[in-house]
Amino acid sequence: MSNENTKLSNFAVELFKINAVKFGEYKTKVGIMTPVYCDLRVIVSYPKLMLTLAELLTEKLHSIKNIDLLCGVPYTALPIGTAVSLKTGIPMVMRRKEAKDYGTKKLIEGFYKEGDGCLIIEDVVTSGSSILETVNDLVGAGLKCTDAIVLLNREQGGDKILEGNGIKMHALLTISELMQYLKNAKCIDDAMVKKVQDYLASTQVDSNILKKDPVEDRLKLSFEKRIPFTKNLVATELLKIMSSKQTTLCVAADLTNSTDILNLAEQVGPHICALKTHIDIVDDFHENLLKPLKEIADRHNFILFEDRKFADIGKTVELQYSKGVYKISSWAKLVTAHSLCGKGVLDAIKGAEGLENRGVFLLAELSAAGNLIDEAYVKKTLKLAEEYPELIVGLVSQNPLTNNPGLLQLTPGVQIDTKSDNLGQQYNSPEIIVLEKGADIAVVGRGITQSNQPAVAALNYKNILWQAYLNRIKQ
Ligand code: 6AU
Repeated sequence: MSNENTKLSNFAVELFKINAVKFGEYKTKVGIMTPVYCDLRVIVSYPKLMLTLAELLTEKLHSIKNIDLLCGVPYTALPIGTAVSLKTGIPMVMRRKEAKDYGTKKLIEGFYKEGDGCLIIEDVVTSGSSILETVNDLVGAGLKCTDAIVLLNREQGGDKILEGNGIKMHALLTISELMQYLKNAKCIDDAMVKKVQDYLASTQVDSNILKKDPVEDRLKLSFEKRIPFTKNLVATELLKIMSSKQTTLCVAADLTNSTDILNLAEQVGPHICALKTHIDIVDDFHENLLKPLKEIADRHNFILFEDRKFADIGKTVELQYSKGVYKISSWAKLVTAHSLCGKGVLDAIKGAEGLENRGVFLLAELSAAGNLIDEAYVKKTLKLAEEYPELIVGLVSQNPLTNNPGLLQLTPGVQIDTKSDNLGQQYNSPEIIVLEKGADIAVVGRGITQSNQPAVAALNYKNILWQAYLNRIKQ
């Protein structure tokens, strides 16, 4: 046995002795039984072994080029990364699992420069998803990630998935090698080796489920090409309207008089994909407003969108959505909802009486200065959205939060020359919100409603927004 192999073999046996690798019958996180269980967390209790590991990894990283920094995948590989950093003198950065403060959005701790090459360090790789999560944040912070060194490759397809995402994995040990060493050292027998091999062969990770996050896809694909990705019928309809009318403009008809709303709808109708209302601000509301409004929407081919921002227990939302004077569910195909109250709100909207085709824009971020939404809330909102694909049309946000081409990003706070109002509203220009903030649909209220010629203003916004979108998908 070569010197290196002897070291690895001894190391494998030590891992076995400290129960970092166990053989028997164990339940995995997803509930299936596995004959091999790896828990490298215990290694922190064995500093000598940690040092050996750091030496082995250090030898491994010599063949890898362009390493300016190291980053251990949280949490198990954090101390391992530290040990390697101490051994090699290569500085380290740390990725937070949750940003500590939304305002500073500091996901990566430590000093680094844009373009620095960062080597990933991980303990065990099954699918490679934890590495990819870390890579996503590092790349988002401007670092380059091309390689990962890992202690153990479980040989369940993770290396291929990582490769498909531009990351080359260098493993100290594959599980087959580990078992070979342990068998030679009489820690396990042939029957166990066979059992583990069979188990691994039958539990290969489907590489399709971890395909590279389509980061570019939503922002680079044309609306037409995104249609097949939609799961909600109103989203499909919206994309069709946007493509055929060449508009991403949604006018916020925040007017308090029925006649003014109808006049506005008539004037801006040819230039918009949706008309957004706050129906509860209309002084003279009567259900008679709805028939002509629907007629204008049908004639000009745009969608009626009530910005109700539901945020209550499910039962109350169900009533607010379908009952009362407004009976929103009977005329607004689109509504907004806060994620604050969780699933109940979405279940209520899904199950209430009303129009068959309905969709929700879920609020993930707000344009209001000093709002209380933080990064953890945003993440949870995205997760909630994923759980209701057939109901969620997209997200209301100020930043590109999703790469899913089937979801639409609706962004309010848009004006050409104004930066804010006196009540905390914050504005960006139409170009910025499309090119930098990732908006698919732009909500413009006062920029149009307060203009002397709303039709002219709407056409202007529509053209600027459309041009920005064309530039975005061309890039
Ligand atoms: O262009 P404005 O400022 O006149 O109007 C913006 C419109 C208003 C707000 O209620 C709404 O956009 N809005 C929304 C939503 C969901 O549309 C979310 C948000 O974060 N900020 C915001 O202004 O009708």
